[in-house]
Amino acid sequence: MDARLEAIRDTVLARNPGEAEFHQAVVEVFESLGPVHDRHPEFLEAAILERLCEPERQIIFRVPWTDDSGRVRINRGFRVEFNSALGPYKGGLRFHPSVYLGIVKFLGFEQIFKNALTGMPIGGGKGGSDFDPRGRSDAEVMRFCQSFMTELYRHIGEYTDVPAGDIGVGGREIGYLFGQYKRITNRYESGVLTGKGVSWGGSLVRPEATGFGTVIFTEQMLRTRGTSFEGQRVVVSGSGNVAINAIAKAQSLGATVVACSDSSGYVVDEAGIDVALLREVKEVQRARLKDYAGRRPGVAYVDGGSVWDVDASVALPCATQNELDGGAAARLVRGGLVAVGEGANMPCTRGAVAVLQEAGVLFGPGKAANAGGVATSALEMQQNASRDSWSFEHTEERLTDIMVGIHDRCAATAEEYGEPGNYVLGANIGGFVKVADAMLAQGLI
Ligand code: NDP
Ligand code: 2IT
Repeated sequence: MDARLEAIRDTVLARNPGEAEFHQAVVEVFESLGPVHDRHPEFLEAAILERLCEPERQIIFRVPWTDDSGRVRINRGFRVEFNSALGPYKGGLRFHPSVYLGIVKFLGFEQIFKNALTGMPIGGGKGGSDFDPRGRSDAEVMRFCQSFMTELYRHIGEYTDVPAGDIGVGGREIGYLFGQYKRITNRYESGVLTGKGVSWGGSLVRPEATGFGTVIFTEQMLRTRGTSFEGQRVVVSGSGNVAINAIAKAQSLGATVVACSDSSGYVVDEAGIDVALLREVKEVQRARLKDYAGRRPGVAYVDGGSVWDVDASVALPCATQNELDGGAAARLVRGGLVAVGEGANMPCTRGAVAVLQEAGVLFGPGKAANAGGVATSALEMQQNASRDSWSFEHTEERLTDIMVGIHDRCAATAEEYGEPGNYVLGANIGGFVKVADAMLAQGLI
């Protein structure tokens, strides 16, 4: 790493002890930015990096609620408003027992660059809670969401900070959160949250957008090598919102998705995942992936283990951070891997990324490849602002244009900086320069 950036990195790591995921995200971005600072010494003089790594505002709050047996429960809520150079803070809420400040900050930091790459007017933020919605009744989830919003409402707004979903937060949770915001504020402020139901201000294609976008981005990478998804053997990790829609899109382009997973195990379905059945099991019944295997004869369910033990030509990690390490990457390479598109945020460890790049595997980092979700959130905000609603076809076309644009900008930036095909470099520099320019223009704030 560039010596000037090393010193800034060391200060950032020392100022934020115990936040391993945030450190990882910062280091990964800094590794790309040496050449930018050679060309733009003004960024160093204005301390752009130091300011970027210090969130504009961090909110941590108590979330009390009662479970169905009447017992009082206490969770911790977070919202990190990281950077508003390009627009209101924008980013999802994650409800998962592993959530702590380091996770929220890594996600918020990534979101700054991702949102810049979309070309939409959105800043970066992220939030969530260590609440675990799995196994909770609808009534419990509603009481939790209402309590969470009873604090969060004072910090957000359509011009201030616009949350959405992430792990553990889907349409049901956004509904309860929106209802409570509306009740407290007495405002039908549609643009305050995205991922809403279509009949009350949501956008068509938003539920599909992250998974679809990841596949569109990966298809663009494949095209640079004269190939496509047609005939590819694909493995997807996860079986949530991003994974299911990535599977659907990959198969619609002629691929066969032979495996997917959850945190308990994985299924191998050589005929190709039955998306309708998977949606029924996961989205309607809120059951486990094991139940998918139980309802599909001939499909193997592997309890525990790693889905990355299944050979594939394309891998789409769509579950969570650091789920694919160097060992798994090396094994996949030996099995004939040609491309990886990150549907999740930071699912590949730095060791895995090194193995993949060394082996010449096409690698699309999450901040570029999974930007379709937040980009379509920005399209939802546009529709809310104009009190309009667009057709599925029109919205999907906008999403496709945005993903192709992100791909091409990353590729062009990598080329400009002398590393053609390095999408990590292209995404980091492309996102950074846009935010840095805006921060310079807006003065020392
Ligand atoms: P969901 O909650 O819908 O699904 C998450 C999936 O990942 C589930 O299958 C879950 O399995 C699995 N998973 C979660 N945590 C772990 C873990 N620690 N170990 C193994 N598996 C795990 O979330 P999304 O699909 O929305 O999000 C998936 C990823 O995509 C996240 O990294 C998120 O940040 C990212 N992302 C999401 C966007 C969106 O629009 N939703 C946009 C951009 C990125 P289980 O049920 O067993 O926990
Ligand atoms: O990581 C992400 O980009 C998201 N979870 C989506 C954020 C959003 O505001 O739609």
